[in-house]
Amino acid sequence: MTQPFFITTPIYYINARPHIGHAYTTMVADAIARAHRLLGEDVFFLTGTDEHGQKVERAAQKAELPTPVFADQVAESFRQMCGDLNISNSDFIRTTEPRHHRAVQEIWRRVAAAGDIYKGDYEGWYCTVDEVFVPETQLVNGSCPTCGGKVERLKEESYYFRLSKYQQPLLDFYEANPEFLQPAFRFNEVRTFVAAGLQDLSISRTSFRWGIPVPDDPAHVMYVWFDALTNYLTALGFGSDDASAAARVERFWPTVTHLLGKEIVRQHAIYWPAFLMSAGLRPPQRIVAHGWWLMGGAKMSKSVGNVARYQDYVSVFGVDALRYFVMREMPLGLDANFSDEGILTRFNSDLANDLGNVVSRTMTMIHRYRAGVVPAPGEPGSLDSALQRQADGTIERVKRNFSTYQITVALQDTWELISAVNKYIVEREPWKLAKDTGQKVTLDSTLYHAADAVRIVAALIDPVMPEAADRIRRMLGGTQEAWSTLKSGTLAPGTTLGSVEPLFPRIEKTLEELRSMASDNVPPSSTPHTPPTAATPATGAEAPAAPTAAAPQPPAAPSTGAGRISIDDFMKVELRVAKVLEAEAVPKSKKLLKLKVDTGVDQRTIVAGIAEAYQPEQLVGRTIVVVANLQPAKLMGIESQGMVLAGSVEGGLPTLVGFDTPLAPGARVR
Ligand code: ME8
Repeated sequence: MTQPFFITTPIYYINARPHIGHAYTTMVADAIARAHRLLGEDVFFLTGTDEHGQKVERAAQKAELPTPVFADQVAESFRQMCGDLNISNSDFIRTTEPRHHRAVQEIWRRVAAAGDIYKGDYEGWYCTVDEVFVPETQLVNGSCPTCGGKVERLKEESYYFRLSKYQQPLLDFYEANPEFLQPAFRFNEVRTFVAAGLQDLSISRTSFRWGIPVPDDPAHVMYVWFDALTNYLTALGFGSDDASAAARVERFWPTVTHLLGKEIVRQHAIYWPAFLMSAGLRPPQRIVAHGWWLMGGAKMSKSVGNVARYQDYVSVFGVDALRYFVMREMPLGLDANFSDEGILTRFNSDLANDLGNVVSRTMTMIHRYRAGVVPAPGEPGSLDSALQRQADGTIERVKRNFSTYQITVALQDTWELISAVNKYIVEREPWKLAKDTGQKVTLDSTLYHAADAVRIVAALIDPVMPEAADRIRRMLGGTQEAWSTLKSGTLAPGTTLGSVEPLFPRIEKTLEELRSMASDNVPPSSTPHTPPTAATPATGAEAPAAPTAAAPQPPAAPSTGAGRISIDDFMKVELRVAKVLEAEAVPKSKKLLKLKVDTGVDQRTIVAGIAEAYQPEQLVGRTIVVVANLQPAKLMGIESQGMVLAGSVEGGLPTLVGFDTPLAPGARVR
């Protein structure tokens, strides 16, 4: 019977839309899931959204939307991320679904029946960004030790979970399962923390409503982590009466790998196993904690707003290149800097130069010298055998490294094989062999072994770059190959190749050229190699500030294909530098300011939704950017003759667009 393999990502908070950090975990989990499928296992791959709690409720209030409407909109952007990034998830769970309410209430009842829940009063600190209670002793300069954000004082009735009772059972469990948490240094941190003693955990709140009601006491909603962690069981069918659901729980639990960021290790490695033990269920088999993508030296974070949009990189480099970059660049467990330079360099050197080159030169030579048909190899010479040995060794190591979540190492190894194939071709000099009819057999052998190794490379990059793997296979005239049977020398002679297409055409421009082209408004070309718009990550992250509220927009349209506009379309928007002459509040409006501006062409009134971020007096004399040819519109009875440009992160305050060097009113912005 095939072996079950269950892999999860965290379920993401929906206080804002996804960024590279969420994309990262989801892409890594996808690569692991794909690798296990190639190994012939029965894979269940789960991702989804964590929708309850105070943070989400507040984000909805800020957006002035009913919380369920807000939840639907933002959850959809996470679901869309899965489509955009070629994610092969088996299920997408939302904690607002009835199946999840049922499962969580069932866990609560079981934990209560075990005598592990009691009522008390909570008085202490709470960090809404991380949704955690913070003991006074752990505050750092009065702020949250994890995110550095503000904490709030809470005083309310609360149910408690007897976490202290599970100190020894947890330590015993860790002892018996030395592979429970990767990397090992994180496991040590957890052990030390638990050994120092555990306090009971507050698991309900009464001061807000957006959560799952506690059974038989609806004045309380469950603490969002009690609710969220259970998603991993809900998706298998826990809490359902259906017999097939019970069978699925039986099959996949607890052979699960929870992949997550290092900041939520405590919840997964301490709370979650304790809840499960209390409910009479087995703790998860494995937790794999990765590091953080940093931006400007700090953790990329929705709450801070220093985020890069995955869409910008997909539109410039393509999905596979983004997947490759993040998995090659960040060794498991460590932090890494996300930079435009980094991805451009990897694109040109690893993908265009190394991989692209070996594929195209191998295919082109078979087309040129053997009319596109793979020749039969002769007796292998020492060079051929060495290449085969390296290929077979790489296959075994890549399988092992995927099983231990060392994807970076697996990719490094695969790239060594790619270099070896390139070197093999250079040493054999097929272009010279082709001129000598006496060398026909050697040329056949060379072409065969190069193509055979390229086939293996395609199979090995498949989990990380499924599209590229597919394209190579199409060129090679083959189909997807299972890792269980993958070995060198099995390419069938006589296979007819497909046509050769460029895999990753080199981007010849430097980053600076790409960026300056971006500011000169060079149109996005039809190839994926357009300038990285992510050069302006924070402001580009969300919808531009409209004259009214900074409410969440519908999910961002994919930046490829039909969603693109031509340069002519863009140039229809007349963006001009303007100077603010007068500014005043709009009576009875919290958000609007009435501005009188000089556009260099005329003086006009514009109503702008920036009152929460700027005092009128701060604006007078300031240089701004306006849309000068917008249809006039009436806002609060005032005719607005244009729009002011500002950026904002989801739910954040708008920041006006400005310039490094002052420009005179009237200058075009493009
Ligand atoms: O914590 N670098 O949700 P969340 C790398 N809902 N990964 C990052 C990242 C970064 N800068 N930023 C986010 C929650 N991530 C809870 C989880 S699970 C039962 C509940 C990824 O929206 C990483 O996987 O804050 C991290 O753990 C997760 O997003 C946090 O997402």
